[in-house]
Amino acid sequence: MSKKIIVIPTYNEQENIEKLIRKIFALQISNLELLIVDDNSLDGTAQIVGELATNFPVHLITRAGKMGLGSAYIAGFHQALKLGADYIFEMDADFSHDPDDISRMLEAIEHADLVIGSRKVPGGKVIGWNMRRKIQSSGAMWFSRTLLGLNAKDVTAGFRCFRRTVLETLNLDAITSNGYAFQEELLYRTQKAGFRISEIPVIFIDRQEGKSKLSTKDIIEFFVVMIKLKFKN
Ligand SMILES: Nc1nc2c(ncn2[C@@H]2O[C@H](COP(=O)(O)OP(=O)(O)OP(=O)(O)O)[C@@H](O)[C@H]2O)c(=O)[nH]1
Ligand SMILES: [Mg+2]
Repeated sequence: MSKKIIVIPTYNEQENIEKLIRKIFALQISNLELLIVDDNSLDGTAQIVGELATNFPVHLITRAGKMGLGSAYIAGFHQALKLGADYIFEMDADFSHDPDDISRMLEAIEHADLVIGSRKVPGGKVIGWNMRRKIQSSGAMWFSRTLLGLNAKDVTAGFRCFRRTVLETLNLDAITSNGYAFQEELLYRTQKAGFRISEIPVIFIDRQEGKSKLSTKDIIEFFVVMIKLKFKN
């Protein structure tokens, strides 16, 4: 029976994390474990996870401070591989990604190496973004798809399922982007290595609880990293 591990980075997700963990395990998916990577959240997120870990198959990595989404995922991927995962998910803690989509992603990964929970294929969409956020996101996607020749439609999606071999093959520690650009860089390296990438439609709902961690620094990093990838690799 294949082992599935969902890696969830958290920073101040006290309003969401318990509900999310309970909802995921209520799905009763066999051989599924969670790996939470918390960056010393000030709001007690790690303590909540620690308590739930006594009842559910939940692993917790705690890091000393806020070190960014990308490095949190890389730490999580290394640990998930060590724990013997066959399939490794990326997922946000803020309920933008619907746990009900996990099963469909597991079906799709049978015929792919990376499955993207996509807002940009028929049936997929975003709920709750204002016009500004929509334009920002489309602009970033257009820019990186054009510059890097990415084939997937939703290139910034943070809801993904990787086959183990992908993360074993890529040199994870060579990934330098940490914020917003991380998802594009990981996708770019996956495509370049020749893996099969497929997209299934998901409905993405903007966070209802807690605060966004997206910063201006991340937006600047995004453009710098895209250009670096284009000309250095
Ligand atoms: N460990 C860790 N997790 C982070 C960090 N930054 C963000 N996260 C988590 O990564 C996930 C995505 O972050 P979000 O703040 O939702 O970013 P976003 O989805 O681009 O923006 P919004 O949905 O608008 O808030 C959430 O689960 C966050 O708690 C970080 O520096 N370290
Ligand atoms: Mg979010």
